[in-house]
Amino acid sequence: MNLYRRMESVFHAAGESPALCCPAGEDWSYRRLLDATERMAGALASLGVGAGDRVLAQVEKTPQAVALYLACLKIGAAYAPINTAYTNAEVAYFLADLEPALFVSDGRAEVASGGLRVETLDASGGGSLAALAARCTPLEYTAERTRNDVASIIYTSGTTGRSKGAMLTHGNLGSNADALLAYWGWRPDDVLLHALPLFHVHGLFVALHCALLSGTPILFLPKFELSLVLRMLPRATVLMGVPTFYTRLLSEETFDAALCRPMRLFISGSAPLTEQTFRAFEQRTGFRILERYGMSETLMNTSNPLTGERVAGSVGFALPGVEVYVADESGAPLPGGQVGDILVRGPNVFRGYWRRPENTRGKTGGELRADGFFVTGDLGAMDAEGRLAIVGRATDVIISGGYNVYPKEVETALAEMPGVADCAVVGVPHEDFGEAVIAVVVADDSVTQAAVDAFLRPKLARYKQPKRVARVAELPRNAMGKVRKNALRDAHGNLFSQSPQHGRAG
Ligand code: MCA
Repeated sequence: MNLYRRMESVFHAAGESPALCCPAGEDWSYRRLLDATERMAGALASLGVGAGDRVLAQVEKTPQAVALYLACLKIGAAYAPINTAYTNAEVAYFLADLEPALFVSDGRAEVASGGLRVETLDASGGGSLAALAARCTPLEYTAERTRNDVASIIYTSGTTGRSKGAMLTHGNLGSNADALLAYWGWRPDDVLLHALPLFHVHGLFVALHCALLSGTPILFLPKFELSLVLRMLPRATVLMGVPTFYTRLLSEETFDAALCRPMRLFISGSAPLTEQTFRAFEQRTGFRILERYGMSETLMNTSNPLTGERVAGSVGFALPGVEVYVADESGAPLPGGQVGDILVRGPNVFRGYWRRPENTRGKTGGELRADGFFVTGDLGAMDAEGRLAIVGRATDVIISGGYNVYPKEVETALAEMPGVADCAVVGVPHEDFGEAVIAVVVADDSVTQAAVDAFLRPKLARYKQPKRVARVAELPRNAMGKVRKNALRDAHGNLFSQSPQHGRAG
């Protein structure tokens, strides 16, 4: 049941055919990826990392980073990737929470090592771990794993402001990849354009697994850079992206149907795709973007169909083997069309949160219920045909450019700033990122945008920091004393819409 077992037989069969095509570097064949993974596994083993251990990785997107992930699968260790934008303060939290056997850093994080094993893997694929792997004998042995053994721990920000590690098993990853390969009709001649980061479910599992389990080439871009994506597009057949990818493509005049000729599938997820983007994209290219819906805790849940109608504003049908229903507050199913909590059950649903049993199985029906249903925190409605539409979120999470930001975490950091008497953080519409984080503060004159930036820089990753700070005399509160966030969103909702610049303004 080790997912890597399946991959390695694909890699052997694919041999010298291209695996990772790097526009700025060398291309890697499947044979080379296999060899690099075996060497990396040898390096991990020589450091004493083995089955059941955890590896925390804050590394740039390189072929070596892919080999590190695969090596963890191979030896049976749990791979826990984190955003390269995280600050030292954030990294310290993950180290304390995860207690990894090894921390692989891109070299930027400054952490108190106190007994912690730290190795480096930098943006050019070098570093102490790469050097060790080059010296090591390739490890051929692939560890036995059961379906329920943890393959990866993906941190997701929590409503309480602290991230929780979602434990995903070999069975979760394998079954979900199979569902997607079938549902999206993956073909032996597919070429994936990969411009997503590798520290989230979307880039690491959804995109990579489809290609790696079928031995097809990946156009492996270090990040989404518009000019590079436009240059590579004519070589690709499938693109997976967040809605920002599609709005940025549309903002480029040279992007047209001719550039998309070999393409067969544009997939969007991680944030809501607006009807406007869906329509504009179809008008420009003739393609209907296929929107699907997933979460770190559940991998992919629903998808618009490959051959049937793709509907704007809908995330489609439950994937094969996945049960999805919309429930009222008591957990009872609601009739078609009515809005309620979205619940999900299936082989895709995670094992629980790392070291947080109270969040995993709450007595009152916590996030993962005893009957196996996961309460997603998203609100939706399902039509009579079984198409799901997401209409809101039970929590006030902000989704900015596909990254989730929990206001509570930003508010807690901002409240510590001298001069801030009161503060609230909300998301408001933003042309490029869909939603942008803003802070509304009751504060003295010293609390300027620049001062807030400087104060938060060492504490929070850049994408979590407010892109605007609005000073007010008082925050609107309800009778219970709770900040009325809707009122703030209404009052400050057009902060970015009057900007003179196009698209990327902010
Ligand atoms: C960068 N910045 C951002 C974001 N990204 N701010 C808010 N939200 C963001 N997403 C900051 C930068 O630090 C910079 O700050 C400024 O905004 C402009 O950066 P820019 O160069 O425009 O950004 P970029 O580097 O081009 O990145 C934008 C991006 C990227 C390509 C949209 O954020 C991205 O790749 N997002 C994908 C995220 C993702 O994979 N999500 C999947 C997770 P300054 O200039 O002021 O210093 S969710 C998932 O996996 C679930 C399960 C699912 O269903 O898929």
